[in-house]
Amino acid sequence: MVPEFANEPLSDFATRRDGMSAALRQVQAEFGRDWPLVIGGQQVTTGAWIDSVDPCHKGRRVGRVARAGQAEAERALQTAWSSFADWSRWSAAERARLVLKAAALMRRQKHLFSATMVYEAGKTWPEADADTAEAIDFLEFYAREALRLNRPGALPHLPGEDNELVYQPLGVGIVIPPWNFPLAITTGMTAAAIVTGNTAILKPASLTPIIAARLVSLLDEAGLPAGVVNFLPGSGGEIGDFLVAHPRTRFVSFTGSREVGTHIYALAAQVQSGQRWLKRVVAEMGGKDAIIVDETADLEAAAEGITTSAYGFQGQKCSAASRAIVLEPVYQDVLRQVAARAEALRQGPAEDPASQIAAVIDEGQYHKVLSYMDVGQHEGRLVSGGEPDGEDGWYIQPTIFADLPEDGRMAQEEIFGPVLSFIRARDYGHALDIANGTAYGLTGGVYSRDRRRLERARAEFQVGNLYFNRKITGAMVGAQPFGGFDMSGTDSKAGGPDYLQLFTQAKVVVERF
Ligand code: TAP
Repeated sequence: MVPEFANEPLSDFATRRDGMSAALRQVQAEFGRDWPLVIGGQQVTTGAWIDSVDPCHKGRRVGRVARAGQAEAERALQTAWSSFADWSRWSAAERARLVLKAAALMRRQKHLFSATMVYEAGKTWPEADADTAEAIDFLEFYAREALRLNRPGALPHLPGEDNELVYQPLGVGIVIPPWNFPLAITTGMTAAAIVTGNTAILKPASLTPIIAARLVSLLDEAGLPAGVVNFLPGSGGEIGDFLVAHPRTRFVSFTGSREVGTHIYALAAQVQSGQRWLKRVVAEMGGKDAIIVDETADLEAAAEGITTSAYGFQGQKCSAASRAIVLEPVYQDVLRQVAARAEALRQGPAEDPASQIAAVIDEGQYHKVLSYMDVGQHEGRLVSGGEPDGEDGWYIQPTIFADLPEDGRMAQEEIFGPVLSFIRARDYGHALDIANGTAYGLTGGVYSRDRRRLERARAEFQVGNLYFNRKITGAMVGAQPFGGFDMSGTDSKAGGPDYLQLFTQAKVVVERF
Protein backbone atom coordinates (compact mmCIF):
# COMPACT_ATOMS: atom_id res chain seq x y z
CA MET A 1 0.00 0.00 0.00
CA VAL A 2 1.52 3.30 -1.12
CA PRO A 3 0.79 6.24 1.21
CA GLU A 4 -0.95 9.31 -0.17
CA PHE A 5 1.25 11.69 -2.17
CA ALA A 6 2.75 14.61 -0.25
CA ASN A 7 5.13 17.24 -1.59
CA GLU A 8 8.76 16.97 -0.53
CA PRO A 9 9.50 19.58 2.16
CA LEU A 10 12.07 22.27 1.33
CA SER A 11 15.30 22.51 3.32
CA ASP A 12 15.60 25.21 5.94
CA PHE A 13 19.04 26.66 5.26
CA ALA A 14 18.56 29.37 7.90
CA THR A 15 18.94 26.73 10.62
CA ARG A 16 20.97 23.96 8.94
CA ARG A 17 23.71 24.38 6.39
CA ASP A 18 26.13 21.57 7.12
CA GLY A 19 24.59 18.97 4.77
CA MET A 20 24.59 21.32 1.81
CA SER A 21 28.09 22.62 2.58
CA ALA A 22 29.40 19.05 2.64
CA ALA A 23 27.65 18.29 -0.66
CA LEU A 24 29.19 21.36 -2.29
CA ARG A 25 32.63 20.14 -1.19
CA GLN A 26 31.86 16.70 -2.59
CA VAL A 27 30.85 18.11 -5.98
CA GLN A 28 33.94 20.33 -5.99
CA ALA A 29 36.13 17.31 -5.35
CA GLU A 30 34.67 15.79 -8.53
CA PHE A 31 35.29 18.83 -10.76
CA GLY A 32 36.84 17.64 -13.99
CA ARG A 33 35.22 14.22 -13.89
CA ASP A 34 34.35 12.61 -17.24
CA TRP A 35 30.85 11.17 -17.71
CA PRO A 36 30.31 8.69 -20.55
CA LEU A 37 27.20 8.03 -22.63
CA VAL A 38 25.13 5.11 -21.39
CA ILE A 39 23.63 2.90 -24.11
CA GLY A 40 22.07 -0.40 -23.14
CA GLY A 41 23.72 -0.13 -19.73
CA GLN A 42 27.19 0.20 -21.28
CA GLN A 43 29.38 3.24 -20.80
CA VAL A 44 30.46 4.65 -24.14
CA THR A 45 32.88 7.42 -25.05
CA THR A 46 33.33 8.88 -28.50
CA GLY A 47 36.47 11.00 -28.27
CA ALA A 48 34.31 14.14 -28.44
CA TRP A 49 33.22 15.95 -25.27
CA ILE A 50 30.81 18.59 -24.01
CA ASP A 51 32.22 20.79 -21.23
CA SER A 52 29.96 21.82 -18.39
CA VAL A 53 31.00 25.24 -17.07
CA ASP A 54 30.02 27.08 -13.87
CA PRO A 55 28.13 30.25 -14.98
CA CYS A 56 29.34 32.07 -11.86
CA HIS A 57 33.03 31.32 -12.59
CA LYS A 58 33.64 31.24 -16.33
CA GLY A 59 37.00 29.51 -15.96
CA ARG A 60 35.68 26.62 -13.87
CA ARG A 61 34.83 23.36 -15.58
CA VAL A 62 32.38 21.31 -13.53
CA GLY A 63 33.09 18.25 -15.64
CA ARG A 64 32.51 16.99 -19.12
CA VAL A 65 30.25 14.45 -20.79
CA ALA A 66 30.87 12.35 -23.87
CA ARG A 67 29.24 13.75 -26.97
CA ALA A 68 27.18 11.41 -29.11
CA GLY A 69 26.94 11.54 -32.88
CA GLN A 70 24.42 9.96 -35.21
CA ALA A 71 26.03 6.51 -35.00
CA GLU A 72 25.48 6.43 -31.22
CA ALA A 73 21.98 7.84 -31.67
CA GLU A 74 21.09 5.02 -34.06
CA ARG A 75 22.55 2.46 -31.67
CA ALA A 76 20.64 3.94 -28.72
CA LEU A 77 17.38 3.80 -30.64
CA GLN A 78 17.83 0.16 -31.60
CA THR A 79 18.85 -0.69 -28.02
CA ALA A 80 15.83 1.09 -26.58
CA TRP A 81 13.53 -0.93 -28.85
CA SER A 82 15.22 -4.19 -27.79
CA SER A 83 14.69 -3.27 -24.14
CA PHE A 84 11.08 -2.28 -24.77
CA ALA A 85 10.08 -5.91 -25.35
CA ASP A 86 10.78 -6.80 -21.71
CA TRP A 87 10.15 -3.49 -19.92
CA SER A 88 6.72 -3.00 -21.48
CA ARG A 89 5.66 -6.31 -19.90
CA TRP A 90 6.58 -5.34 -16.36
CA SER A 91 3.41 -4.70 -14.38
CA ALA A 92 2.50 -1.16 -13.40
CA ALA A 93 3.12 -2.09 -9.76
CA GLU A 94 6.63 -3.34 -10.53
CA ARG A 95 7.55 -0.25 -12.48
CA ALA A 96 6.00 2.06 -9.88
CA ARG A 97 7.96 0.35 -7.10
CA LEU A 98 11.21 0.93 -8.95
CA VAL A 99 10.39 4.60 -9.45
CA LEU A 100 9.54 4.93 -5.75
CA LYS A 101 12.92 3.39 -4.96
CA ALA A 102 14.54 6.04 -7.17
CA ALA A 103 12.67 8.73 -5.20
CA ALA A 104 13.97 7.30 -1.93
CA LEU A 105 17.54 7.27 -3.25
CA MET A 106 17.28 10.84 -4.47
CA ARG A 107 15.87 11.99 -1.14
CA ARG A 108 18.84 10.39 0.63
CA GLN A 109 21.30 12.34 -1.55
CA LYS A 110 19.24 15.42 -2.13
CA HIS A 111 21.98 17.92 -1.27
CA LEU A 112 24.38 16.24 -3.70
CA PHE A 113 21.88 16.78 -6.52
CA SER A 114 21.24 20.36 -5.41
CA ALA A 115 24.95 21.13 -5.07
CA THR A 116 25.53 19.90 -8.62
CA MET A 117 22.98 22.43 -9.88
CA VAL A 118 24.53 25.20 -7.80
CA TYR A 119 27.73 24.77 -9.78
CA GLU A 120 26.41 23.64 -13.14
CA ALA A 121 23.36 25.90 -13.51
CA GLY A 122 24.11 28.82 -11.18
CA LYS A 123 21.14 28.02 -8.94
CA THR A 124 21.21 29.60 -5.50
CA TRP A 125 20.79 27.20 -2.58
CA PRO A 126 17.00 27.58 -2.22
CA GLU A 127 16.44 27.42 -5.98
CA ALA A 128 18.53 24.25 -6.30
CA ASP A 129 16.84 22.72 -3.28
CA ALA A 130 13.39 23.43 -4.78
CA ASP A 131 14.48 21.87 -8.08
CA THR A 132 15.55 18.66 -6.31
CA ALA A 133 12.37 18.58 -4.20
CA GLU A 134 10.30 18.89 -7.38
CA ALA A 135 12.23 16.03 -8.99
CA ILE A 136 11.44 13.82 -5.98
CA ASP A 137 7.80 14.91 -6.22
CA PHE A 138 7.63 13.87 -9.88
CA LEU A 139 8.98 10.40 -9.07
CA GLU A 140 6.57 9.94 -6.17
CA PHE A 141 3.59 11.38 -8.03
CA TYR A 142 4.00 9.55 -11.33
CA ALA A 143 4.54 6.22 -9.55
CA ARG A 144 1.13 6.68 -7.91
CA GLU A 145 -0.43 7.89 -11.16
CA ALA A 146 0.80 4.79 -12.99
CA LEU A 147 -0.92 2.64 -10.39
CA ARG A 148 -4.14 4.66 -10.72
CA LEU A 149 -4.07 4.45 -14.52
CA ASN A 150 -3.89 0.69 -14.35
CA ARG A 151 -6.63 0.17 -11.83
CA PRO A 152 -9.31 -2.07 -13.37
CA GLY A 153 -12.99 -1.26 -13.42
CA ALA A 154 -12.96 2.03 -15.24
CA LEU A 155 -15.78 1.09 -17.62
CA PRO A 156 -19.48 0.58 -16.83
CA HIS A 157 -20.77 -2.97 -16.99
CA LEU A 158 -22.86 -4.30 -19.93
CA PRO A 159 -24.87 -7.50 -19.41
CA GLY A 160 -23.26 -10.59 -20.94
CA GLU A 161 -19.99 -8.87 -21.81
CA ASP A 162 -16.70 -8.14 -20.16
CA ASN A 163 -15.20 -4.78 -21.14
CA GLU A 164 -11.65 -3.85 -20.31
CA LEU A 165 -9.71 -0.63 -20.89
CA VAL A 166 -5.93 -0.78 -20.62
CA TYR A 167 -3.33 1.89 -21.16
CA GLN A 168 -0.42 0.48 -23.13
CA PRO A 169 2.98 2.07 -23.57
CA LEU A 170 3.75 3.66 -26.93
CA GLY A 171 7.30 2.45 -27.57
CA VAL A 172 10.59 4.38 -27.69
CA GLY A 173 10.52 8.07 -26.86
CA ILE A 174 13.06 10.87 -27.10
CA VAL A 175 13.21 12.98 -23.95
CA ILE A 176 14.58 16.47 -24.56
CA PRO A 177 14.64 18.72 -21.46
CA PRO A 178 15.88 22.31 -21.04
CA TRP A 179 18.72 23.53 -18.82
CA ASN A 180 16.65 25.72 -16.52
CA PHE A 181 15.09 22.96 -14.39
CA PRO A 182 17.81 20.50 -15.22
CA LEU A 183 16.83 17.97 -12.57
CA ALA A 184 13.10 18.47 -11.97
CA ILE A 185 12.01 18.63 -15.60
CA THR A 186 14.50 15.99 -16.74
CA THR A 187 13.33 13.65 -13.98
CA GLY A 188 9.66 14.33 -14.57
CA MET A 189 9.80 13.80 -18.32
CA THR A 190 11.93 10.66 -17.99
CA ALA A 191 9.90 9.15 -15.16
CA ALA A 192 6.59 9.70 -16.96
CA ALA A 193 7.93 7.99 -20.08
CA ILE A 194 9.26 4.91 -18.31
CA VAL A 195 6.75 4.38 -15.53
CA THR A 196 4.13 3.87 -18.24
CA GLY A 197 6.27 1.15 -19.83
CA ASN A 198 8.08 3.01 -22.58
CA THR A 199 11.82 3.06 -23.08
CA ALA A 200 13.67 6.29 -23.72
CA ILE A 201 16.64 8.13 -25.04
CA LEU A 202 17.46 11.02 -22.74
CA LYS A 203 19.20 13.83 -24.60
CA PRO A 204 20.03 16.34 -21.88
CA ALA A 205 20.47 20.08 -22.45
CA SER A 206 24.08 20.64 -23.44
CA LEU A 207 24.55 23.32 -20.73
CA THR A 208 23.53 21.00 -17.86
CA PRO A 209 24.45 17.43 -18.76
CA ILE A 210 26.12 16.42 -15.48
CA ILE A 211 23.03 16.64 -13.31
CA ALA A 212 21.30 14.48 -15.94
CA ALA A 213 24.19 11.99 -15.78
CA ARG A 214 23.68 11.79 -12.00
CA LEU A 215 20.01 11.04 -12.55
CA VAL A 216 20.82 8.23 -14.98
CA SER A 217 23.29 6.78 -12.51
CA LEU A 218 20.62 6.94 -9.77
CA LEU A 219 18.09 5.10 -11.95
CA ASP A 220 20.69 2.40 -12.49
CA GLU A 221 21.23 2.18 -8.73
CA ALA A 222 17.47 1.86 -8.28
CA GLY A 223 17.57 -1.25 -10.45
CA LEU A 224 16.33 0.04 -13.80
CA PRO A 225 17.12 -2.60 -16.43
CA ALA A 226 19.79 -1.74 -19.00
CA GLY A 227 18.48 0.02 -22.12
CA VAL A 228 15.30 1.44 -20.56
CA VAL A 229 16.89 4.89 -20.29
CA ASN A 230 19.78 5.54 -22.65
CA PHE A 231 21.84 8.63 -21.87
CA LEU A 232 22.81 10.51 -24.99
CA PRO A 233 24.28 14.00 -24.61
CA GLY A 234 24.94 15.69 -27.93
CA SER A 235 24.06 18.67 -30.05
CA GLY A 236 20.34 19.35 -30.35
CA GLY A 237 20.71 20.31 -33.97
CA GLU A 238 22.67 17.18 -34.88
CA ILE A 239 21.38 14.20 -32.91
CA GLY A 240 18.18 15.95 -31.84
CA ASP A 241 16.99 16.39 -35.40
CA PHE A 242 18.22 12.92 -36.34
CA LEU A 243 16.24 11.29 -33.53
CA VAL A 244 13.10 13.38 -33.95
CA ALA A 245 12.98 12.59 -37.67
CA HIS A 246 13.83 8.89 -37.27
CA PRO A 247 11.03 6.56 -38.46
CA ARG A 248 11.41 4.32 -35.39
CA THR A 249 10.88 7.18 -32.91
CA ARG A 250 7.41 6.73 -31.41
CA PHE A 251 7.13 9.93 -29.36
CA VAL A 252 9.04 13.07 -28.44
CA SER A 253 8.77 14.68 -25.03
CA PHE A 254 10.23 18.18 -25.29
CA THR A 255 10.49 21.16 -22.98
CA GLY A 256 12.34 24.24 -24.15
CA SER A 257 12.09 27.27 -26.38
CA ARG A 258 9.30 28.11 -28.80
CA GLU A 259 11.80 28.18 -31.66
CA VAL A 260 13.04 24.62 -31.09
CA GLY A 261 9.63 23.30 -30.00
CA THR A 262 7.86 24.44 -33.16
CA HIS A 263 10.72 23.04 -35.25
CA ILE A 264 10.39 19.64 -33.52
CA TYR A 265 6.60 19.70 -33.88
CA ALA A 266 6.90 20.22 -37.65
CA LEU A 267 9.72 17.71 -38.13
CA ALA A 268 7.96 14.98 -36.15
CA ALA A 269 4.77 15.50 -38.18
CA GLN A 270 6.48 14.41 -41.42
CA VAL A 271 5.85 10.70 -41.91
CA GLN A 272 9.10 9.06 -42.99
CA SER A 273 9.49 6.09 -45.27
CA GLY A 274 8.89 2.92 -43.24
CA GLN A 275 7.25 4.79 -40.34
CA ARG A 276 4.19 2.97 -38.95
CA TRP A 277 2.59 5.57 -36.70
CA LEU A 278 1.95 9.23 -36.19
CA LYS A 279 4.53 10.42 -33.67
CA ARG A 280 3.17 11.79 -30.44
CA VAL A 281 4.74 15.15 -29.52
CA VAL A 282 4.49 16.71 -26.10
CA ALA A 283 6.05 20.17 -26.37
CA GLU A 284 6.13 22.65 -23.52
CA MET A 285 7.66 25.97 -24.53
CA GLY A 286 8.30 29.58 -23.52
CA GLY A 287 6.31 32.33 -21.87
CA LYS A 288 5.89 36.09 -21.60
CA ASP A 289 4.17 35.98 -18.29
CA ALA A 290 2.35 38.95 -16.79
CA ILE A 291 1.17 40.10 -13.38
CA ILE A 292 -1.70 42.60 -13.28
CA VAL A 293 -2.00 44.94 -10.30
CA ASP A 294 -5.13 47.04 -9.79
CA GLU A 295 -5.83 49.95 -7.45
CA THR A 296 -7.60 47.76 -4.87
CA ALA A 297 -4.61 45.44 -4.38
CA ASP A 298 -2.29 45.07 -1.40
CA LEU A 299 0.54 46.92 -3.13
CA GLU A 300 3.28 45.66 -0.84
CA ALA A 301 2.28 42.06 -1.43
CA ALA A 302 2.10 42.78 -5.16
CA ALA A 303 5.58 44.33 -5.21
CA GLU A 304 6.96 41.36 -3.29
CA GLY A 305 5.25 38.83 -5.57
CA ILE A 306 6.41 40.61 -8.74
CA THR A 307 10.01 40.80 -7.51
CA THR A 308 10.15 37.13 -6.52
CA SER A 309 8.52 36.03 -9.77
CA ALA A 310 10.72 38.24 -11.94
CA TYR A 311 14.16 37.56 -10.46
CA GLY A 312 14.10 34.07 -8.95
CA PHE A 313 16.85 32.07 -10.72
CA GLN A 314 17.77 35.29 -12.54
CA GLY A 315 14.43 35.34 -14.39
CA GLN A 316 15.30 32.12 -16.19
CA LYS A 317 12.01 30.34 -15.49
CA CYS A 318 9.36 29.74 -18.11
CA SER A 319 6.91 30.95 -15.45
CA ALA A 320 8.89 34.11 -14.56
CA ALA A 321 7.08 37.45 -14.48
CA SER A 322 8.49 39.47 -17.33
CA ARG A 323 5.63 41.97 -17.59
CA ALA A 324 4.10 44.02 -14.76
CA ILE A 325 0.81 45.49 -16.02
CA VAL A 326 -0.29 48.10 -13.51
CA LEU A 327 -3.38 50.29 -13.46
CA GLU A 328 -2.67 53.98 -13.79
CA PRO A 329 -3.60 55.14 -10.23
CA VAL A 330 -1.04 52.83 -8.57
CA TYR A 331 1.53 52.51 -11.37
CA GLN A 332 4.20 54.80 -9.88
CA ASP A 333 3.78 53.37 -6.41
CA VAL A 334 4.18 49.73 -7.53
CA LEU A 335 7.10 50.64 -9.80
CA ARG A 336 8.88 52.40 -6.93
CA GLN A 337 8.34 49.48 -4.54
CA VAL A 338 9.50 46.83 -7.02
CA ALA A 339 12.58 48.89 -7.95
CA ALA A 340 13.53 49.22 -4.27
CA ARG A 341 13.26 45.46 -3.81
CA ALA A 342 15.15 44.65 -7.03
CA GLU A 343 18.00 46.96 -6.03
CA ALA A 344 18.22 45.31 -2.61
CA LEU A 345 18.71 41.80 -4.02
CA ARG A 346 22.14 40.39 -3.16
CA GLN A 347 23.81 39.17 -6.34
CA GLY A 348 26.77 36.82 -6.10
CA PRO A 349 28.07 33.33 -6.78
CA ALA A 350 25.45 30.64 -6.36
CA GLU A 351 27.57 28.64 -3.91
CA ASP A 352 27.46 31.53 -1.41
CA PRO A 353 24.36 30.97 0.74
CA ALA A 354 23.95 34.74 1.06
CA SER A 355 23.40 35.18 -2.69
CA GLN A 356 19.80 35.76 -3.72
CA ILE A 357 20.48 35.90 -7.43
CA ALA A 358 23.50 34.69 -9.38
CA ALA A 359 24.73 34.65 -12.97
CA VAL A 360 22.79 33.82 -16.15
CA ILE A 361 23.50 30.45 -17.67
CA ASP A 362 26.14 31.15 -20.34
CA GLU A 363 27.78 33.60 -22.67
CA GLY A 364 25.08 33.27 -25.34
CA GLN A 365 22.28 34.05 -22.89
CA TYR A 366 24.36 36.88 -21.34
CA HIS A 367 24.72 38.65 -24.70
CA LYS A 368 21.12 37.97 -25.65
CA VAL A 369 19.82 39.50 -22.41
CA LEU A 370 22.19 42.49 -22.65
CA SER A 371 21.03 43.15 -26.22
CA TYR A 372 17.59 43.92 -24.79
CA MET A 373 19.04 46.79 -22.75
CA ASP A 374 19.24 48.85 -25.95
CA VAL A 375 15.75 47.79 -26.98
CA GLY A 376 14.42 48.79 -23.55
CA GLN A 377 16.13 52.22 -23.67
CA HIS A 378 14.68 52.79 -27.11
CA GLU A 379 11.13 51.66 -26.29
CA GLY A 380 10.86 52.96 -22.73
CA ARG A 381 12.78 54.18 -19.68
CA LEU A 382 15.45 52.39 -17.63
CA VAL A 383 14.49 52.46 -13.94
CA SER A 384 17.09 50.18 -12.37
CA GLY A 385 19.92 47.81 -13.28
CA GLY A 386 20.73 47.53 -16.95
CA GLU A 387 24.41 46.63 -16.57
CA PRO A 388 26.63 43.57 -16.34
CA ASP A 389 27.74 42.96 -12.77
CA GLY A 390 31.15 41.45 -12.15
CA GLU A 391 33.83 39.92 -14.31
CA ASP A 392 34.11 36.39 -13.02
CA GLY A 393 30.71 35.11 -14.20
CA TRP A 394 27.81 35.98 -16.48
CA TYR A 395 26.18 38.40 -14.05
CA ILE A 396 23.51 40.89 -15.10
CA GLN A 397 21.90 43.30 -12.64
CA PRO A 398 18.19 42.89 -11.94
CA THR A 399 16.73 45.32 -14.43
CA ILE A 400 13.49 47.26 -14.79
CA PHE A 401 12.25 49.18 -17.79
CA ALA A 402 9.10 51.30 -17.46
CA ASP A 403 6.56 53.02 -19.69
CA LEU A 404 6.82 50.37 -22.37
CA PRO A 405 4.34 50.01 -25.22
CA GLU A 406 2.22 46.88 -25.02
CA ASP A 407 3.08 45.81 -28.56
CA GLY A 408 6.83 46.51 -28.51
CA ARG A 409 9.60 43.93 -28.36
CA MET A 410 10.08 44.28 -24.59
CA ALA A 411 6.42 43.40 -24.08
CA GLN A 412 6.25 40.60 -26.64
CA GLU A 413 9.52 38.65 -26.73
CA GLU A 414 10.73 36.13 -24.15
CA ILE A 415 14.02 37.54 -22.84
CA PHE A 416 14.69 34.83 -20.25
CA GLY A 417 16.83 36.87 -17.89
CA PRO A 418 16.52 39.32 -14.97
CA VAL A 419 14.61 41.94 -16.97
CA LEU A 420 11.14 43.19 -16.07
CA SER A 421 8.92 45.36 -18.30
CA PHE A 422 6.41 47.75 -16.71
CA ILE A 423 3.35 48.59 -18.80
CA ARG A 424 0.62 51.07 -17.84
CA ALA A 425 -3.03 50.08 -18.16
CA ARG A 426 -5.92 52.59 -18.47
CA ASP A 427 -8.39 50.29 -16.75
CA TYR A 428 -8.88 46.64 -15.80
CA GLY A 429 -10.24 45.60 -19.22
CA HIS A 430 -7.22 47.18 -20.86
CA ALA A 431 -4.93 45.31 -18.44
CA LEU A 432 -6.49 41.98 -19.43
CA ASP A 433 -6.18 42.86 -23.12
CA ILE A 434 -2.48 43.62 -22.65
CA ALA A 435 -1.94 40.43 -20.65
CA ASN A 436 -3.58 38.34 -23.39
CA GLY A 437 -1.86 40.25 -26.16
CA THR A 438 1.13 37.97 -26.80
CA ALA A 439 1.48 34.68 -28.64
CA TYR A 440 2.25 32.92 -25.34
CA GLY A 441 -0.09 31.72 -22.57
CA LEU A 442 1.87 30.05 -19.80
CA THR A 443 1.47 31.72 -16.40
CA GLY A 444 -0.18 34.92 -15.24
CA GLY A 445 -1.27 36.63 -12.09
CA VAL A 446 -3.65 39.23 -10.72
CA TYR A 447 -3.30 41.22 -7.51
CA SER A 448 -6.71 42.64 -6.61
CA ARG A 449 -9.21 42.71 -3.75
CA ASP A 450 -12.12 43.07 -6.14
CA ARG A 451 -13.99 39.75 -6.30
CA ARG A 452 -15.72 40.57 -9.65
CA ARG A 453 -12.39 41.36 -11.24
CA LEU A 454 -10.81 38.14 -10.03
CA GLU A 455 -13.77 36.20 -11.41
CA ARG A 456 -13.45 38.02 -14.72
CA ALA A 457 -9.76 37.10 -14.92
CA ARG A 458 -10.63 33.49 -14.09
CA ALA A 459 -12.70 33.43 -17.27
CA GLU A 460 -10.79 35.78 -19.55
CA PHE A 461 -7.05 35.66 -18.67
CA GLN A 462 -5.87 33.01 -21.14
CA VAL A 463 -2.97 31.16 -19.53
CA GLY A 464 -2.42 27.57 -18.45
CA ASN A 465 -1.55 28.54 -14.87
CA LEU A 466 -3.26 31.59 -13.34
CA TYR A 467 -2.50 32.86 -9.84
CA PHE A 468 -4.39 35.38 -7.70
CA ASN A 469 -2.68 37.46 -5.01
CA ARG A 470 0.55 35.43 -4.98
CA LYS A 471 3.71 34.90 -7.02
CA ILE A 472 3.36 33.18 -10.39
CA THR A 473 6.32 30.79 -10.10
CA GLY A 474 6.74 27.62 -8.06
CA ALA A 475 3.85 25.38 -9.19
CA MET A 476 3.61 22.35 -6.92
CA VAL A 477 3.45 18.83 -8.33
CA GLY A 478 0.03 17.31 -7.71
CA ALA A 479 -1.83 20.41 -6.56
CA GLN A 480 -0.87 22.68 -9.46
CA PRO A 481 -0.44 20.75 -12.74
CA PHE A 482 1.66 22.84 -15.10
CA GLY A 483 1.56 23.69 -18.81
CA GLY A 484 0.69 26.53 -21.14
CA PHE A 485 -1.65 27.59 -23.95
CA ASP A 486 -0.93 28.80 -27.47
CA MET A 487 2.79 29.20 -28.28
CA SER A 488 3.63 28.10 -24.73
CA GLY A 489 2.99 24.55 -25.83
CA THR A 490 0.69 21.56 -25.82
CA ASP A 491 -0.66 22.23 -22.30
CA SER A 492 0.34 18.77 -21.13
CA LYS A 493 -0.10 19.67 -17.44
CA ALA A 494 2.98 18.04 -15.99
CA GLY A 495 2.46 16.89 -12.42
CA GLY A 496 -1.27 16.43 -12.97
CA PRO A 497 -3.79 13.64 -13.49
CA ASP A 498 -3.83 13.92 -17.30
CA TYR A 499 -0.09 13.74 -17.89
CA LEU A 500 0.73 10.03 -17.98
CA GLN A 501 -1.92 9.28 -20.57
CA LEU A 502 0.15 11.24 -23.08
CA PHE A 503 2.70 8.43 -22.97
CA THR A 504 0.19 5.64 -23.53
CA GLN A 505 -2.37 4.40 -26.00
CA ALA A 506 -5.66 3.03 -24.71
CA LYS A 507 -6.89 -0.38 -25.78
CA VAL A 508 -10.39 -1.72 -25.17
CA VAL A 509 -10.98 -5.47 -25.12
CA VAL A 510 -14.57 -6.80 -25.19
CA GLU A 511 -15.36 -10.45 -24.48
CA ARG A 512 -18.86 -11.89 -25.00
CA PHE A 513 -19.59 -14.28 -22.16
P1 TAP B 1 16.10 25.14 -26.08
O1 TAP B 1 17.23 25.91 -26.62
O2 TAP B 1 14.87 25.04 -26.90
O3 TAP B 1 16.66 23.69 -25.73
C1 TAP B 1 15.86 22.70 -25.13
C2 TAP B 1 16.39 21.34 -25.50
O4 TAP B 1 16.20 21.14 -26.91
C3 TAP B 1 17.87 21.16 -25.24
O5 TAP B 1 18.08 19.86 -24.77
C4 TAP B 1 18.46 21.34 -26.62
O6 TAP B 1 19.70 20.71 -26.79
C5 TAP B 1 17.42 20.67 -27.46
N1 TAP B 1 17.47 21.02 -28.88
C6 TAP B 1 17.96 22.13 -29.46
N2 TAP B 1 17.79 22.07 -30.81
C7 TAP B 1 17.19 20.89 -31.07
C8 TAP B 1 16.75 20.24 -32.25
N3 TAP B 1 16.90 20.80 -33.45
N4 TAP B 1 16.18 19.03 -32.17
C9 TAP B 1 16.01 18.44 -30.97
N5 TAP B 1 16.42 19.00 -29.80
C10 TAP B 1 16.99 20.22 -29.85
O7 TAP B 1 15.60 25.71 -24.67
P2 TAP B 1 16.50 26.05 -23.41
O8 TAP B 1 17.27 27.27 -23.71
O9 TAP B 1 17.20 24.82 -22.94
O10 TAP B 1 15.40 26.34 -22.30
C11 TAP B 1 14.80 27.56 -22.12
C12 TAP B 1 13.42 27.60 -22.76
O11 TAP B 1 12.62 26.56 -22.22
C13 TAP B 1 12.67 28.88 -22.48
O12 TAP B 1 11.99 29.28 -23.64
C14 TAP B 1 11.68 28.47 -21.40
O13 TAP B 1 10.53 29.28 -21.33
C15 TAP B 1 11.36 27.08 -21.83
N6 TAP B 1 10.82 26.27 -20.73
C16 TAP B 1 9.51 25.94 -20.75
C17 TAP B 1 8.96 25.21 -19.72
C18 TAP B 1 7.53 24.84 -19.77
S1 TAP B 1 6.99 23.69 -18.79
N7 TAP B 1 6.70 25.42 -20.59
C19 TAP B 1 9.76 24.82 -18.64
C20 TAP B 1 11.11 25.18 -18.65
C21 TAP B 1 11.63 25.91 -19.71
P3 TAP B 1 21.07 21.56 -26.73
O14 TAP B 1 21.17 22.00 -25.34
O15 TAP B 1 22.08 20.57 -27.15
O16 TAP B 1 20.90 22.70 -27.71
